[in-house]
Amino acid sequence: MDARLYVIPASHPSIGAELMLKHKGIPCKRTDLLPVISKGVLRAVGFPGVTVPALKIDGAKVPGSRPIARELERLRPEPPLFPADPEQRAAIEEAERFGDEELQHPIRQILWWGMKRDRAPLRGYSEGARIGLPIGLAVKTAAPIVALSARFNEADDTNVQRDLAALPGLLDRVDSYIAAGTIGGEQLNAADFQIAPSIGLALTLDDLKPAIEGRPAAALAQRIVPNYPGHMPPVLPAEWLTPLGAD
Ligand SMILES: N[C@@H](CCC(=O)N[C@@H](CS)C(=O)NCC(=O)O)C(=O)O
Repeated sequence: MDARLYVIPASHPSIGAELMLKHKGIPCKRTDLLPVISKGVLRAVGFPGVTVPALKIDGAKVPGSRPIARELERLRPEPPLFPADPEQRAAIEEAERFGDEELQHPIRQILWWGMKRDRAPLRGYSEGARIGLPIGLAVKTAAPIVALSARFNEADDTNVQRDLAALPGLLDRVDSYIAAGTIGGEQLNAADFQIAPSIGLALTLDDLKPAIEGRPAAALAQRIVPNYPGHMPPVLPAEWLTPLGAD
């Protein structure tokens, strides 16, 4: 199989897609893209969308983490990403949808808000990436990319405060999927690969870590993405963290 995955380094759904390819045992080349610039590259390659992950596999162009899960399942059914039992499959698909539509974006917004305040952590999040220029130079010249990414992702004060208020509920939901056995089972599934990277990314933010540590969600991330790249020191205003139970 000829596979190439287009990613942005440390992007949570990109890490999920990479793990699903690994789960299927499909060798894959990786193209690392800078945010914003990624949109033009994906268009030039002929993808219908402008976000990562995007997978080119045997000539087909598959944009998005959930379509990628389904295409991988179609091309190589074993080991499965979805169970055969319809009821179990429906539960996993709902958890996967939650991970994609409800969990991914708040964490992305909080991260970009933090980057607006302090670009230095970009270096850690880009570790090991091959973006066509030295990481130090990329970080030094990243101000416009960070500003545009924050704008595209609507990472403004109002949204980030709303995200922080919603985060405990989102984490409870992840814990409840684990308690129900929908995710975190012996055999990992598409919802595990969708949800765990979002928790892994959230755990790289010192501001969010205390609200996650000790939860089943943290153990899941530790199991599936133990070495998530990047680290963001505290950057959010202390009063915004009240909903997380911070002092
Ligand atoms: N929810 C979708 C979309 C993912 C998404 O928005 N990806 C971000 C990176 S995490 C992206 O491509 N952003 C474009 C940019 O930053 O320029 C998925 O899971 O595939």
